[in-house]
Amino acid sequence: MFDHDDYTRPADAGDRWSRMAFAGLSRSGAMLLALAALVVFAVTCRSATPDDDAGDLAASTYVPVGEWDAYYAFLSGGQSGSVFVYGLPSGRFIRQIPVFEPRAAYGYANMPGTEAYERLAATGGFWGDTHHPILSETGGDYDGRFLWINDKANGRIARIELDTFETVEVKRIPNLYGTHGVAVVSPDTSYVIANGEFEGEIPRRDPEPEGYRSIMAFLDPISLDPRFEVLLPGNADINDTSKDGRWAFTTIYNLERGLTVEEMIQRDEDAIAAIDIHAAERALERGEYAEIGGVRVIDPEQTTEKLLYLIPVPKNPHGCDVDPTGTYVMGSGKLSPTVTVIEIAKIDQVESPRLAVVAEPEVGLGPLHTTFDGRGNAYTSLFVDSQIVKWNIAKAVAGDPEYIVDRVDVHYNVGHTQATLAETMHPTGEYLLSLNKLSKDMFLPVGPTMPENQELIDISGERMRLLSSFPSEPEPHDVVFMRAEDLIPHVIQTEELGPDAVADGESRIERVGPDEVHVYMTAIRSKYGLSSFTVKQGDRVTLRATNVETIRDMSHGLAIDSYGINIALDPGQTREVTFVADKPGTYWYYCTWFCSALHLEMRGRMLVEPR
Ligand code: K7E
Ligand code: CUA
Ligand code: CA
Repeated sequence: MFDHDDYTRPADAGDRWSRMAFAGLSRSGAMLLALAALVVFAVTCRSATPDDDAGDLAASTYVPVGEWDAYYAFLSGGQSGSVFVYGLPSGRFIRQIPVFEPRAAYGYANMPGTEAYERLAATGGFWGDTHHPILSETGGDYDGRFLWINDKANGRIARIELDTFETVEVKRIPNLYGTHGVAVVSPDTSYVIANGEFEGEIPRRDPEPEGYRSIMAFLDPISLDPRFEVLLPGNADINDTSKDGRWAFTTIYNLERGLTVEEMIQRDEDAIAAIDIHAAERALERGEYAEIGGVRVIDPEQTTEKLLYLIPVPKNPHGCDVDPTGTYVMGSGKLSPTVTVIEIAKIDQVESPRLAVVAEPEVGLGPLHTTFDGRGNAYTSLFVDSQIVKWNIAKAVAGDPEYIVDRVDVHYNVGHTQATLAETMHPTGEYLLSLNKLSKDMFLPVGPTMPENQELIDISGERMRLLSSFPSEPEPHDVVFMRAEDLIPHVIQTEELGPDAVADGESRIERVGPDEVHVYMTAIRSKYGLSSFTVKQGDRVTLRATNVETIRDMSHGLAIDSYGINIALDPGQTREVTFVADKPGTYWYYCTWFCSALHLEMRGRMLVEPR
């Protein structure tokens, strides 16, 4: 076995990122930087081995062969544009759900003429930057229906159906740039809210910084069309909602309305914005909005009733998290070593919003995100310290100096952290995932682009226990969990034949116009319904194929050599693609999913007669 310490890069390699991230800061920044360098140096010298009882810890993540994990973990794939699904506690990688990127294996968006391709083409293209996965809720608990995810790069949001694990909707959000924070309005998903992190002219016209605004969009959870939008001062970073459907919160790090990093860190304070959703709905009823880009846009400065509260927090905050009881919303300090705890019930009751802040515990350097175990504890990720810190909320609010419960080192530079079911009203308090931005020396080197690292931490006891570490494609950004027992009953294993299915024995070719043919094709082990079909060069061909298998795990594919055609068909599924047969000759079509001993023989010919 390799002793991986021998392969550790010099400490300098790890420092660079922290230095970059915190470059350009003055005074407090410089102090942070000095501390950061010290801490990062300490981290690189630290052994990555969890504990002396490593064997016991590993055993607690072991799931016997053939048995299932207790949790699904849905990780956003960052600039991979996808969602990754892992089983926990084993850390088994189960599935990639393609969202904003084509994926050949599933025949997803990899050719014009398919629904997924046309949807991506129409909304911004074939790449995305996914940050925040969120799950649908009923009564404050996950109902296993949908997962939504943002695309920061192209102002989009997508909806995945959890019965099939497929992306079924993608929309560009009007008037909004840089879709970042996403949340459902608890407890019943009355809206999906999406933040525009980038400020811009609304609507987008000539570059004119004077008029820049940012927006929080309140979307219909199914269609993803905005029901209304609210203008915000500064920008909108991360969001969350209260548990009673009334409040939407977002951190704002650019109240300066700066255009450069220096300008964005000038003020000592930024804010958590609280939007009173019910007041916004009343403003809509009174007609207090402007119609922009087909959307009702509310300017909180133009409404008769107050609907926007700005609660001051230390400069440039990041994470925005509501605790499971719905009592507090917390802003993680990022540049400040604190978490600001705001009592939600006070927001519209106090004379100055500042008085709603009930605690500001110091937790460590670079606090980014906070999560919860449902037993009164919060867990904050410390990017600079490379730690998860556990602290007691009630003690911090009561001013008890003993509020820190425990700290655990992670490897390295953690961004998001999330505990099991922490976004619901009933967290299970079992595990926590630390989504680390750097893996450095943790895995076999694979060239200069390293995998990212996720670490599983047992939070069921008083002390945290680091259980295991497993890599992921860039960049596991945030995660949400579902209990396996809650999701399994929703998952479809074979599709029912739909009304558009090609029935067994009904494979055929129909000429519907001088240049237009429809081809209907079934697939079942180990043959297609047509062993060949003939079209004329220049024909527009609409190929509809149905996998008529009725047992699970018997997918087929249909790829056409040199024609760029590739569809994947799950049992019972029907898919359609339209293309122009512009090249004459013989083109074999064949099955791409290994299905039987005669899988290789599962093929046929498309004959394109020259005009
Ligand atoms: Cu913290 Cu995009 Cu969730 Cu990055 S944001 S960490
Ligand atoms: Cu069908 Cu391989
Ligand atoms: Ca700022």
